[in-house]
Amino acid sequence: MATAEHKATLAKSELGDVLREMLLIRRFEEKVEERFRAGELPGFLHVAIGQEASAVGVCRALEDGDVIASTHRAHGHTLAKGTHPNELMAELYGKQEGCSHGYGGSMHLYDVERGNMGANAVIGGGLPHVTGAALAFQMRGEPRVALAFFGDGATNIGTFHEALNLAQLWQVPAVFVLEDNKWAESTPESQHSPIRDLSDRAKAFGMKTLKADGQDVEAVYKTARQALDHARSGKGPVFVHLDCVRFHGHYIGDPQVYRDKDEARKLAETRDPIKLLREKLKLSISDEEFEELDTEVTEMVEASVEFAKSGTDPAPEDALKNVYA
Ligand SMILES: Cc1ncc(C[n+]2csc(CCOP(=O)(O)OP(=O)(O)O)c2C)c(N)n1
Ligand SMILES: [Mg+2]
Repeated sequence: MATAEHKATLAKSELGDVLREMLLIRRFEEKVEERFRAGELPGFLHVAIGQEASAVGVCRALEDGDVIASTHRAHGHTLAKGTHPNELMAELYGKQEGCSHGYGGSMHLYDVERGNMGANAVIGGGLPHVTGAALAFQMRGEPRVALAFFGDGATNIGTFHEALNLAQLWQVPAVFVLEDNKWAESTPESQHSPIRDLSDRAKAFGMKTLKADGQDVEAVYKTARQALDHARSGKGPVFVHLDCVRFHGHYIGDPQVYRDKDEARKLAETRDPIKLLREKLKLSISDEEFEELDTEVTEMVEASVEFAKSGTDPAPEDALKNVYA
């Protein structure tokens, strides 16, 4: 969520909160995997375990009134933008108490009141929404920014190019955040993109680009702040390229036969954003304090499952209520 005071970098005093937020997302998604495998969650689910620094670092840099559009890998973005774990878990259980009232599920998480224009099962689907929202902010003279999260695979989709082209042409206050985890389902980046540096795709439209280590939450925040300040001040859109790591499969249950078994394990050892921040905070957060933090967020996640399970099923006669096309 947006913080009251906006600084160029995260304050040392904020880092404990940042660690807690990333840990909450991690424990939430681990629980989602567990409950999905137990057969309790309908649909098709994707976790972003390993990519928590992107969600938390970017969303912390937003200001009140800014909006985001997310992807099919949306749990972390949704929690970081302020949706309560209860409302998110209830949505995954298909309950009316969920943030999309049980009609959406994992790939259609909405929370408009909190500035979340939604997850999207259509790859690249959120980018035109963001250009449109940013155009609205520009026309109304509002100091707001619209921000899209998307993956490397999405940069091959027509909507990506259309959205960036118009955003740059109209100089709207938009930020495009590429979570570059080097995989599109089972296809490695080397086999889905003819160019090695995906920032070149934004440069082709003349757009300002910034890069950061997506596993380093402080670097993500700092870069997102820079991008948001630029866009908010009327200087045009910015493309933020985050170097990220997907620790788990594309979807829950993905056997990952296409991936070197040791790769994810090695990356989890060296590039885990939670471990990296914890290491930095070794002197200020003791092992006991970390355990307490972990217990606190784990209990919150457990409570969200209880909340969700006791929720209300949507009425079958309402199945087409929100269907417009
Ligand atoms: C328009 C469209 N084409 C194809 C798909 C099938 N699909 C689902 S996820 C995915 C890969 C997305 O890769 P990326 O954008 O890198 O996101 P990541 O899964 O790595 O987070 C594809 C091709 C889809 N959902 N929508
Ligand atoms: Mg990807």
